[in-house]
Amino acid sequence: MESLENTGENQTRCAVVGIVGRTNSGKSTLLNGMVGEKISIVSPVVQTTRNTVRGILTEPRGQLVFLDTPGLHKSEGVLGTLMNRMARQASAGVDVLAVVFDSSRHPRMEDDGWMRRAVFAEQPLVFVLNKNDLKPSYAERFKELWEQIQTEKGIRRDVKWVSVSALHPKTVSPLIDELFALATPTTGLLFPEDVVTDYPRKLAIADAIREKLLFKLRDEVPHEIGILVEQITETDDAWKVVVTLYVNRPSQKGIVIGPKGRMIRYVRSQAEPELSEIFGVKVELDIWVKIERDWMKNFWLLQRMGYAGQL
Ligand SMILES: Nc1nc2c(ncn2[C@@H]2O[C@H](COP(=O)(O)OP(=O)(O)OP(=O)(O)O)[C@@H](O)[C@H]2O)c(=O)[nH]1
Ligand SMILES: [Mg+2]
Repeated sequence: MESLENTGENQTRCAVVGIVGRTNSGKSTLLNGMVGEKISIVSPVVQTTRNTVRGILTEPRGQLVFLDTPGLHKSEGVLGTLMNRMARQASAGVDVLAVVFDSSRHPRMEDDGWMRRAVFAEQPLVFVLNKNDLKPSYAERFKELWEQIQTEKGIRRDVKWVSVSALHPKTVSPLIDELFALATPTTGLLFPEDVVTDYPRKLAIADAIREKLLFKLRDEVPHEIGILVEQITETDDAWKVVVTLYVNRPSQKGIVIGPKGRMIRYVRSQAEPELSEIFGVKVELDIWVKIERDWMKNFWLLQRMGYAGQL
């Protein structure tokens, strides 16, 4: 990276950017694409992201701090309510709002909902038409919907539309340019220049495990698994991490453990090297599975999993 001191002037531009939009529109993929590193987990299953994840992009021209939020959805139970609250709170406190749409699909109710919210947002708006590598494209339908909502509300707002494919980092650079253009000139940076995330390590570990479970199970079971990183013990050459997976029913416990413990072994074999790479130290996972009926309604547990009291 070029040194920040070589810009010839002290003024850099900084912004906190809220990445919002419906579930599965590609918000986390986009965050990873913009930061250039895997910060946030991604999966084809809806409701992948459960917490607000921060990713930081530092360039000679300044710094963008991204908040990747859970996609808003029909709230189910305490967990759903907390996730929706996190998405709304994150979108309220930011400098720029980037609303991500899946342009390969017809606009849905949640897209309509984000546009209605955006009309009244205080921040500058960027509408990202993602997945432009896929056909057909409903880009025009999104634009028509936005016109219609503005007419209905009697308000006209300036919006930058950017078409990208989060899977292809090159297509993302015009979006980064737009975001820097909307950022405020500042004299310092918000975070040190070598930091790419300030996401707490316990949550990062839980996320890596969740991603592997989502990949293997791909149905309703992963959404019923709560992951609690109980303890991280740092020894001279490794981190020993004790993790409990909470499930609702005995049948789910069997699925999560797998025949002869195969599923847990798979998760460990995939997550351990990835986490070792991220943290630069050997990571050993000790995973336990526990049945706790309605863990999703247990506020105390949810808080320990990091869902409450954030931001
Ligand atoms: N073809 C294509 N697929 C994409 C693109 N961006 C994301 N995806 C895929 O879309 C799926 C959902 O991506 P995520 O990044 O997890 O979506 P999200 O908006 O963060 O979802 P939640 O966390 O559930 O709100 C994954 O399978 C991605 O690989 C894209 O530009 N093109
Ligand atoms: Mg996500």
